[in-house]
Amino acid sequence: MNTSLPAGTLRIEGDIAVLAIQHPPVNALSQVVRETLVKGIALAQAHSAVRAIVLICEGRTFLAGADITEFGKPPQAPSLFEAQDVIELGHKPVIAAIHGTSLGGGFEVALCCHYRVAVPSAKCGLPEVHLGLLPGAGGTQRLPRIVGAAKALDMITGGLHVKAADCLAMGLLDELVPEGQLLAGALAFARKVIDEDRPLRKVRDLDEKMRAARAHPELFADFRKANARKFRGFLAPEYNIRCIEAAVNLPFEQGMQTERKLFLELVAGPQSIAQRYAFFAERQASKIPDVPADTPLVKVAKVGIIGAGTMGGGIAMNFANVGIPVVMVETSQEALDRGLATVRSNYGNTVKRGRLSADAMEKRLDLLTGSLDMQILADCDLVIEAVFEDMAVKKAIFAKLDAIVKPGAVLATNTSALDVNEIASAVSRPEAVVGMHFFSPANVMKLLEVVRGAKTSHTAIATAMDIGKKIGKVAVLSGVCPGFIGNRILRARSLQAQAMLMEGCMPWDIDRVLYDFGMPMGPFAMSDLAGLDLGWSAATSQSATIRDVLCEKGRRGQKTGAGYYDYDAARQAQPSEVTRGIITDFMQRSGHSRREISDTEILERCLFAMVNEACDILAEGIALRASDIDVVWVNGYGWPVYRGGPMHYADTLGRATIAAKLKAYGPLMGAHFKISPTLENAQ
Ligand code: T1G
Repeated sequence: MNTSLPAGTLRIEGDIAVLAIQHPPVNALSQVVRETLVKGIALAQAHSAVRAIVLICEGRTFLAGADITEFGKPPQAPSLFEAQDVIELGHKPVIAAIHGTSLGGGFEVALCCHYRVAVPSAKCGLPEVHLGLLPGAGGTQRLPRIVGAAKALDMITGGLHVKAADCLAMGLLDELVPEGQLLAGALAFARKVIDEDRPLRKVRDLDEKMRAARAHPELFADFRKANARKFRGFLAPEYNIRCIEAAVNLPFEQGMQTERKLFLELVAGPQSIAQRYAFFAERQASKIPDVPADTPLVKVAKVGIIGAGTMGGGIAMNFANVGIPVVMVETSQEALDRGLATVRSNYGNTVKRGRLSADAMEKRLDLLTGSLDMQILADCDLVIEAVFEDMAVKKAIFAKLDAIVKPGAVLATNTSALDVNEIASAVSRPEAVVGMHFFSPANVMKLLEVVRGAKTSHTAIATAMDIGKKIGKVAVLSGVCPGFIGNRILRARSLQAQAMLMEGCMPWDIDRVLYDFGMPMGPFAMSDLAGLDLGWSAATSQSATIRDVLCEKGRRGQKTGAGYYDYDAARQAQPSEVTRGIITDFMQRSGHSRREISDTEILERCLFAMVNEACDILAEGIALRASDIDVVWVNGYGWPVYRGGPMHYADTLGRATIAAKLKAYGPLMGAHFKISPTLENAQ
């Protein structure tokens, strides 16, 4: 018997019912899916021949969570709780058959099933914290009852996607079934449940792990302390912790009431609204209106990297990490050896931290080779130039590539600001040239700016975006301008920060304000970390800026133990009286006078200058959409995701408000500063 349902089908196979959900792309628990669950399970419960029910999904994954697009809209029956109750409180065993990623509400439905099986490639998790939420369908109450409070804290506040084997080991799954044979495996498991007359096991009734946790109340205080820095500024982690505390200390139904109350607070709050916006913004960024989704891609089977420095090595690791062979080309054996040694050391550190096996490291290193001969790049499908920022050097390299690399390959430059069109002018195939701007450390930072030149082909763009996703990056398309999207906005902020040093601020005043706003560090700490002498030359330095004076005095940042800040042996930054003296002398020599500058002025001049530049970037078409700009700053510069990004932040304040404030600051913003027309005309 086959019964068609709004988002799936119910099939009766002997004494086992199979409820198969089909709701692409990820079987999110939209209203139709909830309706299908309620109707399908009720039909199976009422069918006299049925003695067990298998819940499975078609397509790429088991239920991947609540439908995030429904948040903020009026609820539509049936609720997720109703769907869970018909499963958990029914009189027939329900077995969840999991593949893909069973996440959030999807895994909370699975936790209401009496048994759970999965294929080895499946992952389960409760990642709501990444949306500024908490598992609001009993996940904070059921998960700890299986895995214990400590593991639940890690899994839920980390928003982890846990591999099936680890879920099995923790008791979240009852069995792994052969890959590609999920239905057969689930039916076989259901057969055992029937033949062995296994009980209707309800997670809500488990209490052993809760009793154990009650004996160690210090667990929660210790966890909060250990994660204070990581959770700084976020609301959701703390709310998740409180729910898990409730699971330990309260009966199930009261724990559910705590979860519900805190969930409703979060879902209506600005942080979750910003984080849900960021979730969709990241996915929007991969859509390029004039580059069709079916644009032919270059199959990237071998990558060449020119330059084995910090960036080149980090970029190379991204490809080795996903099994793509990489050849790095340098100009000297010493530079090449140093580059390869740095890569080995980076992997070694990951192994030491227990996040990579030694075997996996060796497999990746085997994929990484080096050469002094550019001819080795001839059969590469993608070549990425990652040498220092000198246009003449880059053009010379691209001219050589043009003569060496096979037709059809993509020729990319990792330049962080230079004109991709001018680089492309050095080759006979400008359509193959694209910018792929990685962020340091390139094997860690998620952002990849893909820079589209005037002649860059759709295939080159689509290939760069696609390979970016494959290596785990968040790729955002940018047009050509100095600094592209991210660094152009960074420069707007730096101009204000540097100007305020001449008006009475110290570097640590400005850094503190931006750190308290939620940035990982302020502009001056960032400069010290990167090195003040990037782009500085002792030969030509004339003490023209504070940065020059610092460099001339050997204060070149963390690496020299002093920059804007003084650093102790543990590289802890301290405000520096030397820097204070340099700034004071510089102000006197240049005729500047001090004035009191409020934290509000520091924040508004820095952030509103960024918003203003972002509006120009959007108006010029350098960025396709405002949300792309936010994706750049969240993923490339650490803008706090619970504030969405500069443009989302601007919308929460109102662009007209920002324009008025900028007008009020007037000349303080600097002679170069002009209010963006799209801000000026904002209503
Ligand atoms: N709701 C609505 N749309 C979703 C969605 C969701 N939960 N997840 C994905 N999409 C869309 C996405 O926007 C994209 O759309 C397409 O599906 C493919 O996504 C009550 C409150 C499942 C690992 O947090 O992590 O349950 O761009 O590009 O790389 O306690 O999507 O094609 O138009 O990411 O293969 C909890 C979020 C929700 C999981 C698949 N669940 N999703 O990754 O594809 S809150 C999550 C993901 C909740 C309950 C709480 C990933 C994925 P479009 P994609 P992917």
